[in-house]
Amino acid sequence: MISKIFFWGYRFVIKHVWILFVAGMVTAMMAGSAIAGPGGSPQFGVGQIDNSTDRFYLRNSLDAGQPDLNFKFSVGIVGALPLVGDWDGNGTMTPGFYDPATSRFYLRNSQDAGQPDENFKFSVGISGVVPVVGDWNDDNNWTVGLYDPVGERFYLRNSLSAGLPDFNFAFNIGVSGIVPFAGDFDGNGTFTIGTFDPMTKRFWLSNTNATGPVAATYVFSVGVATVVPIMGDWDNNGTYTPGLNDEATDRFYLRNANNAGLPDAGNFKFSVGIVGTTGTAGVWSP
Ligand SMILES: [Ca+2]
Ligand SMILES: [Ca+2]
Ligand SMILES: [Ca+2]
Ligand SMILES: [Ca+2]
Repeated sequence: MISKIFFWGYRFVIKHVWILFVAGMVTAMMAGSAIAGPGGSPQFGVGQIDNSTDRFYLRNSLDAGQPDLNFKFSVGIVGALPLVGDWDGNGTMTPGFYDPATSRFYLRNSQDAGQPDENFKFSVGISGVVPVVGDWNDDNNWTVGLYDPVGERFYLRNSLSAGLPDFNFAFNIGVSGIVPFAGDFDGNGTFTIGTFDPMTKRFWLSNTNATGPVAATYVFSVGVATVVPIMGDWDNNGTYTPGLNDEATDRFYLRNANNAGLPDAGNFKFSVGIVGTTGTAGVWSP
C-alpha cells in the first residue's frame, strides 16, 4: 500500500519529468521536409498525449491550431509513461512507453496504432528512476536512459536492448525535486543531459555525458508556477533550447537561446480540449 502511494506520488513527478526528456530528445532529426523550415530542415511541432486513452495528438508547427494527426498507441499498461523519439534514425519521432513497474520500454517506429517495434527491459535496479531519451552517440538512433532523482545519477544506454548502461555518471547540483531532460545543447550531434528545478525554473545543462562542469545554467520563467520543461530545436539551427509547458492551460512558451529571457520562439496554446493531457514536442513529419 505504501509503495502504491509512493508510486502514484512519483508518477506525478515522473509525468513531468518525462515531458522534459521527450522535449529534450525531440530534436536530433535533420532530414526531410514535408513542412520544411528554413533550408529544408525539419520543423519542430508540438503534441498533447492523453494518458487515459493513450491517444497522441500531434501538430506539425509551433502555433495554435488543430492537430495534424492523432492516433492511439497503447501497450495496455496502466501507469506506463509516454515517450517520443527517433528510435530508427529516420528523422521522424514516434511514440513509446516506459513501464516503471517492470523497467520495460515499448517503442513504435510509426505514428499509428499497432504493436511495439522494440520491447526490452532496461533496469539499473533502482526504484523511482525516470526515463530520458536521446541520441547519446550521434548515430542518429535515439535510445533510452534512466535518471535517479535520489542519487542524482544518469544511466544511459546506446542500444534498444537489455544490458548495462554505456554511461553512468552523477550530475549533482544539490537540489531536490529536479526534473531531468536531454537535448543537443551545443549542436555537435550528441545528446546530453540537463535538469530543471520546478520551484525556481532554473535549468542546468551539460554538454558531456559524464560528471563534470555545468555548461550553462539560467532561469527561464514566464511567471507561471505549474510549467514543466520541454527542450527542442525550435528554429532548426541545430541546438536545443528550452521550452515550458503549462499543463493547466496547454500553453507552450519556447525560447531560442540557452539563457534567461523572453519566450521568443513561441507563446501559444495547443489544446485538444482534454483535461490532464501531457504536452510534448518533436519532429513529426520528415
Ligand atoms: Ca523514426
Ligand atoms: Ca544513438
Ligand atoms: Ca551536444
Ligand atoms: Ca535551436
